[in-house]
Amino acid sequence: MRTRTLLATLTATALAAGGLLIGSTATALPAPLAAPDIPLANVQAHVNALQNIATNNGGNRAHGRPGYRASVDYLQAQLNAAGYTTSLQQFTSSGATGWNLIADWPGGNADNVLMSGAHLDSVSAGPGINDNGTGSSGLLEVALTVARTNFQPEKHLRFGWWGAEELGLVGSTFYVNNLPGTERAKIKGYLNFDMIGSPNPGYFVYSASGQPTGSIDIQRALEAHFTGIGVPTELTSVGGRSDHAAFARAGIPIGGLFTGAEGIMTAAQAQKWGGSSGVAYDRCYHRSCDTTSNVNATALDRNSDAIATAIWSLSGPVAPPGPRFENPDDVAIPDLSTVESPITVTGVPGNAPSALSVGVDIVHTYRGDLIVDVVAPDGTAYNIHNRAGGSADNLTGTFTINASSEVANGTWKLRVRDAANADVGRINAWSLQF
Ligand code: DPN
Ligand code: ZN
Ligand code: CA
Repeated sequence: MRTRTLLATLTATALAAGGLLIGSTATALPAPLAAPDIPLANVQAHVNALQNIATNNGGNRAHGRPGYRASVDYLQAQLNAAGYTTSLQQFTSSGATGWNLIADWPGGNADNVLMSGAHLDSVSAGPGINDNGTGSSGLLEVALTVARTNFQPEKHLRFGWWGAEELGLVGSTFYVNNLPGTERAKIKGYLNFDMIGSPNPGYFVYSASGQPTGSIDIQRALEAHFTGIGVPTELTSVGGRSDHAAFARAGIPIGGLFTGAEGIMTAAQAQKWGGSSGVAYDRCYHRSCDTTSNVNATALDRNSDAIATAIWSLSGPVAPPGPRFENPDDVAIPDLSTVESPITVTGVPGNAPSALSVGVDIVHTYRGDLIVDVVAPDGTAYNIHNRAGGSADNLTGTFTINASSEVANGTWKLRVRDAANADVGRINAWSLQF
């Protein structure tokens, strides 16, 4: 073994066990992580995709029309690819089939759920881009950012995109009414996003005191980003006009964001927000002109960031990391061979996490030769590298695998196959962070 870091000073007996516990569970609870910026361009790409769906499906995305189902499919494909567990909940309204799209982010405390939602249907008169392509898209990009950053909060995160809101909150009401009481009780808060890019935008936060089950914690969490960027907000009571209403009826704390519909911007509001006084927040509300031209990009950007800020802060402290194991022994990788390096995990109860972090340090002169798997104690292989990178050399970095179906304790292996001749190398070290 080469001499490297503090590991070299640790005992040979521990190494002989094939793995080495070098860290343990943190004691202090870490503060919530600051939310990442939500890229406006990504949100806009979703908005544009929904516009294209409407354009290709008779000009709308309404309940019972093909544009609605195509909208569901667009979101579901991206959520699935990002690692969400998604499901479609089917219902019938006005003689037509509708769907709610539900996406669960694996992990967190299943008894402590933070849910966020947006309606995905349009009216039949138009493509429904501000109402509610904006809320749907902002929330989608926040969900994808959760996945991209592998956010692992204490609460379980769930997202819902509702059908048939425009027919009377049909999808969200169906969802809540069909939740068993035990499941309802697990939802500790619901955040609603219906119209967040109005062309003459107000910056409205659902009032905690102005409506049933309004939550001051949610209200403050949704205000926080605006406070941070120095943009004043106003409280509004949306009453029963959007999908939070079903959650409120079930006694679940609610909140939300809104940039305004048919209401008229006052002079005072125009002054503080830089808008047009005497003009509706959204002149195209429920009309055929609710297209991509009917979106204020600044409002969409600010509200998308505000959603992320709220979800990050409300979902509780980030779970403290579990123990870390490392095998620092060098293992030669001869040409055209398969080699393994073991780590024996002990003392970790239950299954491995859904985001098991695998640290890899492989020295090699041509990583395009290499196929690298993490092999669980029961023999299941998780591929983390398959000959990518061409003539680049070493393979180093942290890979995340969903190992939640694996028992944690036992002998894990890093299996490296060199599949092309000439270049060789070695496993320098690897680690598992539970
Ligand atoms: N529920 C909205 C619609 O889809 O027509 C409009 C709305 C949203 C009105 C939020 C008030 C508050
Ligand atoms: Zn709406
Ligand atoms: Ca080779």
